Parts: sequence; C-alpha cells; structure tokens
Amino acid sequence: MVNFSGDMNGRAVGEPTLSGTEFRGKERQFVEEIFLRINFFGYSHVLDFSERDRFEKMTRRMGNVWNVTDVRIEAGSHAMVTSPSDLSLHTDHPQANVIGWYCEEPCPYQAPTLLVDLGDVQTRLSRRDLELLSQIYTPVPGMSGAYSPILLFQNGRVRLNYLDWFPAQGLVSDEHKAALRHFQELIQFKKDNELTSVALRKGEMLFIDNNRMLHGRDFLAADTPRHLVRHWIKVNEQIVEL
Ligand SMILES: O=C(O)CCC(=O)C(=O)O
Ligand SMILES: [Fe+2]
Repeated sequence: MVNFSGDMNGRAVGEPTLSGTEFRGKERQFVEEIFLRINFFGYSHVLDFSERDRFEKMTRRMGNVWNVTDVRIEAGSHAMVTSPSDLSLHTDHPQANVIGWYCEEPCPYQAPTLLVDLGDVQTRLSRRDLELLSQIYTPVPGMSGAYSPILLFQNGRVRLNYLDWFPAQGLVSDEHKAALRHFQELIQFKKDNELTSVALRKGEMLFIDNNRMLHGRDFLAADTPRHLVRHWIKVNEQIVEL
C-alpha cells in the first residue's frame, strides 16, 4: 500500500476533518495530518479560516504544484469547470495525484463539492472487469486530445482516470462495454448510498487523492460569487510496508 507521507502504524486517524487553527505554527505536522487523512479517507477537509498564503505554502510542502486554476464562473467560458454547468463525478488530470482547493468565496446557497470514494474498486469489480477497464480510455481533463486508461496499476495500487463528458475510447467488444457499465453502476451505487458533500466556507481547504476519489458538483447560478482556487499537486510518493 502506498502512503504519501508519514506512517499510520498505531495511529488513530479519527475524522477526515481537521482544525486549521489548532495547527497554527505547526505547519509540518499539519501537512502530515492532512496526508494521513488523504491516505485513510481519500480526502481531508480543513475547517475554519486560513489565509490563501497559508494554503499556497501548504501545497508547496505537499509536492510539486504544477497547475493553479481559479474555479469561478467566467462569462462565455468553454471550460466546464469555469462554466455554471453541473460536473458529473470525475477525476482531474491523473498526474495530479492530490488536488487541493481553497475557498476564496463560498456560494451563498451552498453548492458543495461532491465526492465518491473508489478506493475499494479492486474488491467491488471482478478481476476481468478491472483488466478490461485498463484497456478503456477516457479524456484527460485540461489536455485536449489526451486520453488515459480508466484504471491503471501503478506502484501496487490502482490509479483512476475517469470522465463521462466525452465518449470513452477502446470499447472494442461487448465485454469492454459491460465492464464500463459495471464501473458506472458502481459509481451510481456509491453516489446514491455513500456520497460525501463538502460545502466549503470562506478560508477552508479540501484535499483529495485524485487517483482514488471522484469529484463533481451540481449546477451553479450564473451570478454566484463562488470562487475556489485549485492546485494540482504531484506528490512524491513513498512506498511503505504497512
Ligand atoms: O466546483 C467544484 O466544486 C469542483 C470543480 C472541479 O471539478 C474542479 O475544480 O476540478
Ligand atoms: Fe474536476
């Protein structure tokens, strides 16, 4: 099993939420606590107000921040993320193994970020389906024309890349189509039964394992002031025996 940082041996992780205030001045420990939660729950939600500068320092500690995006509505935007559209559950660019969001301005009517954990996909689908999913490709968000397999075995774990806004490639047999359908049914089941909604308040942060969790949101009003800052982070993974 891969651990991004730190060691979970003997550690009780408790909740996916953390108090930002409690870790003022203890930023190294703060980052470790966030990683523990990302490993355990697939995400971590930092409650209470932090400055944007603190978020930026934190993500730089976490790894290589190679893309920064303002997630807010831009008139006439062609990019889904900056349009008022709902976003069905998806992953972002697979090389962003952690995504961090900082809430500059919340949505007055609470448009939450929706999360589904696929960390157990290997036990929920048959071996054959997993193999077939590694032969089906979906687009890589933010890189027009680039595709990546839905499922990839990397460093002993599964790395997901999934998006349903454009047709998948590689559906060459009925077996492939069935495997994709089983994957989509699993997502729907989790959406109906195990959905996590995180409505960020001003100054709060959310971190997810983007190779494991899917995220999305409902429609936004065209005039919402909602503004999240998104960092795509390439974390140097450590492989540890647990
Ligand atoms: O607006 C959101 O909550 C998430 C949007 C999204 O998919 C992203 O920032 O990658
Ligand atoms: Fe996204």
